[in-house]
Formats: sequence, C-alpha cells, structure tokens
Amino acid sequence: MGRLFIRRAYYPGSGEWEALCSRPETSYEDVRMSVDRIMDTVRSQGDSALFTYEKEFDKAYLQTLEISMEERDRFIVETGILMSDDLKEALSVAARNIRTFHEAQMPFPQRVETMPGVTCWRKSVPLEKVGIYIPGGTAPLFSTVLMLAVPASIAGCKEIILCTPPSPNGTVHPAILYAARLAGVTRIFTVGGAQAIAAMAYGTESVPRCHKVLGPGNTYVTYAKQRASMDGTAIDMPAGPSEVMVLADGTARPDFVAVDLLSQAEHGSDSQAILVLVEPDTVKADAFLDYVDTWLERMAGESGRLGYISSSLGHSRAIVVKKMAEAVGIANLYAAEHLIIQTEMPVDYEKEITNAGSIFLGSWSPESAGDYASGTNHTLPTGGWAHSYSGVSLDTFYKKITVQELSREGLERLAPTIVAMAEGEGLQAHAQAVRTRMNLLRETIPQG
Ligand code: HSO
Ligand code: ZN
Repeated sequence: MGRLFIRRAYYPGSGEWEALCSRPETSYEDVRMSVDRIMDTVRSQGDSALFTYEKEFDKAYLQTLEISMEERDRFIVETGILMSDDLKEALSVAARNIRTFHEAQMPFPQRVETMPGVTCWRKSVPLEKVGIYIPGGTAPLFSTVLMLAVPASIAGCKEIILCTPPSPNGTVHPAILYAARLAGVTRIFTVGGAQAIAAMAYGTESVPRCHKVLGPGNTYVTYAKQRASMDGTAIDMPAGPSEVMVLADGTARPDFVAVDLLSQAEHGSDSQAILVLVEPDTVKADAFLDYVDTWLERMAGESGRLGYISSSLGHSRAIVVKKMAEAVGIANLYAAEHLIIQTEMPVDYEKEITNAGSIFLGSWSPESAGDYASGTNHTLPTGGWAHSYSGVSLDTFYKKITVQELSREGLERLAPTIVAMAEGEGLQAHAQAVRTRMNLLRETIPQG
C-alpha cells in the first residue's frame, strides 16, 4: 500500500471548482437487473422468496423470519455479554439526546384566520407503518436504529418495522436488538438486501407493507429503494456514499482535521473527504497539509479499515484558497452531507452556508458527535442532494393534512373571489358550488 496523502490543488479559479469537487460515479447498471428480479419475485411469492434469498445471500437457513419481542429480550440477555455496560450506557445517552433534539421539533397546530370566517390549519398525522433497513456487512450500524426509530416513535408511528440481514445462524448483532428496544421498534425481521426493501414495500405474509422505507445500504439496497418509490412507497431520500468537507484555516489543528477526514474515509472505499484550506501563504499551506498527511498516515493504521481508507483518500482532495468567500463558494457548490468548519469565528462562515446536510462548528465538534450522540440526525442528503433535500427529522414521519372551516359569513365574503376565478378558468361547476349556497342563503335565511 502506497503512502496516504491527499492530492492538493492550489488557488483554483472558480471555473475549476466543480471538477475539483466531483464525486465518484455510482452506477446502478450492474445491479439493476438482479434487483428487479429479486423485487418481482418477493412481490409475487412473498415469504417463500425471502427464505430462498436468505439462504442464497446470507447463507441463513431460517425457520421464521421474525424475531419476536420475547426472543429479542432473550437474545439480549444471552448475547449481552458481547456488549459491555459502557456500550449499553452509551446507547442510552445517545438515545436520550436524539429524543430531546427531535422532541423539540414537535409540530404545533396553528389555526389561521385568513379572512374573517375563513379558518385554515394543518394537522400532522404520523405515518402508520414505517420500515427501517439496517445493513449488515462491515459495521453493525446500531446508531442508525436510534436515528430512525427514535423520531418515528416520537411522531407516534404505530408500527416501526426493522429489517436487517441475519448471520448464518439466524441471529442479529445484540447492539442492534438493544438499540431497537431502546428506540421503540415494534417488529424485527431477519431479512437483508433488496429482498428486505421489497418485503417492506410490497408486504409479504410475515412482513407488513410499510408506507415509508428508510435507511442506508449498498447499491442493491439503494436501487431497490428507488424502485420501491416508483412503485408507490415513500423513501427517506436518495442515498449515496457518505462524505465530509472540512473547511479550515491556519488556526485549525492539522491533527483534528486529519482524524475528521479519516472518520469519513473509513466508512467505505467510495466515501469522500474534501479539505478546503483558507491560507494565502503557499509555504504555510504546504506546512499545514504536510502535517495533515503525517497525521493521516499515523492514525489510519488504528482504524482497522485501511483498505477503505486508502481507496477513499484516492479520490479526496485538499483545495487551498486565499479568501473565506472562495471557501464558502466551494462549500455551497459541493453541498456536503457533513460540513465541518474549523476556522477562527466559525459562525461567520456558518451564516454564509446555504447548502449542507449538517454543519459542525469549531474544533470541538467532530462529525462523530453528530454521527452518534449529540442529538442531531445522521441520516443526511449525500451526493449533492443537500442542494434540495434535508436530512431525516421528526417531519419525515408525518403527513401534513390541511383542514379548513368557513362560516356562513366567511363563504359570503369569499364568494365573489371564488366565483370570479372559477368563471375565469371556465369551470362553471366550481362557481356553482358557491352560487348554490349563496342563492339558498338569499332565499331562506334572513340577513343580519
Ligand atoms: N457518517 C454516517 C453515519 C454513521 N457514522 C453511522 C457512524 N455510524 C452517515 O452520516
Ligand atoms: Zn460516520
């Protein structure tokens, strides 16, 4: 393995920014056909297809697809030795902070009288059944269980269904079960991959059909979610490889910058970490970046995921600029999933940021804080979607229904407006729906 370093670009003109911030391409071409086949089969054959795919993909010969709540509790006790008390305590602290932050997002109904006698409001109704996908693979993402199930239970979703691939003996990582219990997951299924997304989107004999499917995954899962959304199931957002942009100036500590870049790079070989350094002096910039490289090299070995780190750093960049305005321009163009600002007066930068999934201010706010435990949600828009999407929040788990109530006087007051507009659009029945009422009033109900 070669030396770890980040390629540098010095003082690029704004015309070069886009190319410097380009993301690794994700293609679904290779997976499309097999995902379509898997989803069609689950749709037509239900549970029996799930058993077959679990044999094929996870080498799991399952008797049932569901882990009952009693089994969950028994597994937690039996396998709980694999989980330290420190980890249990950590999950409780994280869950509490996530709950506190999301409870504060509770919508409150506001009745608005747009005109005397014309009252409108909006009610928030929780989605009845939501499905959460938690990948298996290289890291058991129990933190994601908290990030999705805690707000779903605050919102009041009746069923919170979790699918995750089993190990060959049919079990699930105890921390996933523990987090599921803490967060209020109501049913757990040992199904993974595209077949899990299909099960939650279409429903099978065992797995309830969900109204929304959320959660991270590989390209199979991501394409399966896109297909589910075309077939009428809502999804959280288009998900792609995780990414971070660190915006730093000469006051930042290069070791902090390096570990923040690494914490992103260890997610996977297609993760992206970009550093934007505001430093008009080339010699100082070079010295800073040399430090960063030294720290990358020193710390990477500790990750245990060196393979991912070295390929992900392969498409990472350090972009050196002279002025804060350029750094802000690059950050807004890139629209990072995570934007860490380690500069003097980070709040001044933050005010200028209009595109990002989540922002981390100052030297003491690493991305890991938001990934796990500060309270904000870590399910965020990647791939530039932060230009138009927000991360998961309490709102993700509600539908908003508008309601209106007009009094007799209210409709009388609004009648000329509605009638004029309906006639203008040539929609006579619309006008008539108002006129009929007005005529009745004139004939039968005395005025005043
Ligand atoms: N950085 C990931 C979330 C995560 N990190 C989970 C660790 N575990 C995407 O925001
Ligand atoms: Zn992370």
